[in-house]
Amino acid sequence: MSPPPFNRLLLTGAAGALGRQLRPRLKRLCSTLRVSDMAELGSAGAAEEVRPARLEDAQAVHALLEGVDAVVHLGGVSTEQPWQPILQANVMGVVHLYEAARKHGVKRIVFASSNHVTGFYRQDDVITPQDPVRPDGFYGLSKAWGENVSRYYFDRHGIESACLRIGSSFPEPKDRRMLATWLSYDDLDRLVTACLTAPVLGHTIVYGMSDNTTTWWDNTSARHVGFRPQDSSERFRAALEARQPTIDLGDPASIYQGGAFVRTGPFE
Ligand code: 15L
Repeated sequence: MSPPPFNRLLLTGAAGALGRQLRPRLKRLCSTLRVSDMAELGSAGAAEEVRPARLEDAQAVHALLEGVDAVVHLGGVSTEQPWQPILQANVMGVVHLYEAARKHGVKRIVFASSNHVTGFYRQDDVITPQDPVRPDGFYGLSKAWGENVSRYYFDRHGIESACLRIGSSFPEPKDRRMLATWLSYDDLDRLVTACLTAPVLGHTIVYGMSDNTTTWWDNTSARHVGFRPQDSSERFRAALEARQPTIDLGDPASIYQGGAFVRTGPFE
């Protein structure tokens, strides 16, 4: 049996919904999985290191990256929220992560961005990762910032990154919008694995979606990554359309790709 591609892999946000999915799955890719979060992580499993840390704490993040070969960065705020928590975890935190990667010589990061970077495109637009960003809130803005930070660290320091503009990664699509945005957990795993192991990654932006029939995103420019989704939201369509037979076109959530995020907030 050939050795796993990485000696030590770091997974941030390991206590979150997607982190809990990836934690057991990433172990096949490394000898040691270092898991981090500010929330409770439980005890270390076999071949695991548990390292609680807050992303706004630059020193803690610096220590987190020591001895690491690659990072899957899911940590941070993952919904629309007031500015302060987003500023700390997503704006400051992503700089702390890339600075620590630079100082420790870490060469590859898979960064969980979000479809909310382009949430104000309409649902009748089909867009590519090269189209201008149109964030739908502070959260989307912070992910656009993170993508730009990753691009700077690639251009200036050669750290390769994949920015995953994740759609809706849940056990199944919850509404009609998610027929387009759904990403199964198995396809999430395939996408992260492809980005970690592609021989040449460079700086890549890719939408995280399954092989859905309805789609607003064209991933042609990320084909070098070799991600081939195998699931589709189509098998949920009949039930979802029966549950939600009409669409209210007076509701911005029905018109824009970001769905309800486009009308969340302001918070004061
Ligand atoms: C996201 O970025 C969120 O993290 C997730 O909770 C979903 O709401 C998803 O987007 C979505 O757009 O459905």
